[in-house]
Amino acid sequence: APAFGGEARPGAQPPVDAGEQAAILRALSAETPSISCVYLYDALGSELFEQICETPEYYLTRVEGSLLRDITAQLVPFADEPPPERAAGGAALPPVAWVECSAGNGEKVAPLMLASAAVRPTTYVPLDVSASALAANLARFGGARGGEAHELRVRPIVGTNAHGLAEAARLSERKSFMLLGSSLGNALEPHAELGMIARHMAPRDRLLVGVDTPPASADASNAKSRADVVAAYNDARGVTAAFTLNALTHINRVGGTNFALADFAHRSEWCDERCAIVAHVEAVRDVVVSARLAIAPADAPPARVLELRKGERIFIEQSGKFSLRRMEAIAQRAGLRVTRHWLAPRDFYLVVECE
Ligand code: AVI
Repeated sequence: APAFGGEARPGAQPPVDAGEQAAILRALSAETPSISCVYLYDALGSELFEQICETPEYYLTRVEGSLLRDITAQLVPFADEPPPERAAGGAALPPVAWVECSAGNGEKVAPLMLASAAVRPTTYVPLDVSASALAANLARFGGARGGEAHELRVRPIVGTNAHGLAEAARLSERKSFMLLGSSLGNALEPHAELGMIARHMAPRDRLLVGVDTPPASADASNAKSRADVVAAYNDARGVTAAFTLNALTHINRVGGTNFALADFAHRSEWCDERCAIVAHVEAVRDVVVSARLAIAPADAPPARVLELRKGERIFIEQSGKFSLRRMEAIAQRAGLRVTRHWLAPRDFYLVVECE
């Protein structure tokens, strides 16, 4: 018999929300079955993602962090401002608010925020759906007054980026929006994601975007290879596999399905057409997935949701990779223009500034 979480311990699971279940089941029973990548991030998924960032294979976090540190002095002033050391009579630069989408615990931007507060009144506005991530973020900056000349004000906003951006847009300071960590790569329509931020930007604001780059097309020995990129999503310890498969556990909890993890394997492969790593779960045997429908009576039998033959897959996530050219085209579709850009050594990572 299928193992339903709620059967073993009646009442132990929160009730399944009918609207959310309907959306989950619709995606699973579509012609190309999929699970939204949002379901990668329950408490365990967020913990596993932090572990991914520490694997030797997942270079993205480390390379972005070191690129941001290298270019901090260039990022602190806007392109139309003098470098701080040349500001008239050593005066402070005008105030800035840094608004970071999907900020997490703030680790990525800590050196940049401290450098900003050293030369200008600085407000940091981290946006995140996770209150616990923002609490950790606040704790990081709470005591960080040491060497800065100005107060570093931290104003976290809990909620989706759309909600946080609308609130942050009301701040009076000139703003630097940030979308880092290559999260743009997870958007199925990256231009729409940038467009959503662009709608909240005033004319002299800017947007900094950090993205992973595609493997080099030429086979130069020093260039980023497809193997480098594929390995980042197939770490030897299997943390990424556990992260992807955990989406099934999450769906069982919130969608009432009965996926058995042992029936599936994680597959992350390079896809030329999407210029992305694409993550699926693949059935390792023939599988029938059912769900207890939230709208059905408690004694109704589970409904059949999908059948997979061995080798068939469910789409979970894409991790898009962006050349400067591609970023310029996406920015343009979003009504923005790339004003400056910085590449990490061996073109491993890209940060662009848009206005
Ligand atoms: C959060 N995001 C940018 C990660 C990525 O690289 O696409 C999520 C991830 N998926 C597998 N490994 C990491």
